[in-house]
Amino acid sequence: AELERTFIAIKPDGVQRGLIAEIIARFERKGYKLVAIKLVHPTKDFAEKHYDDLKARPFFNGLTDFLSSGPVVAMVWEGQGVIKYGRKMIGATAPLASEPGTIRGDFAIAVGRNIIHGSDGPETAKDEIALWFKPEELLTYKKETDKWLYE
Ligand code: DAT
Ligand code: MG
Repeated sequence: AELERTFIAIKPDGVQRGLIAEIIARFERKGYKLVAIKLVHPTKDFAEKHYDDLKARPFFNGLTDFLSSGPVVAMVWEGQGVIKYGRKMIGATAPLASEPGTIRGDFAIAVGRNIIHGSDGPETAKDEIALWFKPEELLTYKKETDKWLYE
């Protein structure tokens, strides 16, 4: 369970608003381990692949235009419960429905400008990590703090 991994992306609005360090800090301070990171400007075609399961939705075109509108920070975070708890840290899809203390609750207002993406389950995590990263971009390493985070 400790090797669980999730795909997290800071969307173009989060990058433009200077929230990269703030968002990374929250995952880091929780105790999760960063195992991959890169800055990437996705193409429209790539954005459509990422949001493939939403292609029938009316907001799909605007959503994929938005995701491909500028640099995105693509990351993989590792740790026990990181998929589900990462979603909890992110907050509800609509920022106005997100609790204060969550990333979207603290930093966003509009559903179409909700600054961060996180995989919603083990299958999507696997697929999204494979879409955004080559296997050799994922690092496996020990941290001295591992023994202070896990029993
Ligand atoms: P989440 O990002 O919380 O996993 P999702 O997978 O349902 O949410 O949708 C992906 C993104 O699409 C979401 O972050 C913002 C956008 N979106 C979702 N529902 C929307 C809606 N009703 N109107 C406009 N954009 C929406
Ligand atoms: Mg989703």
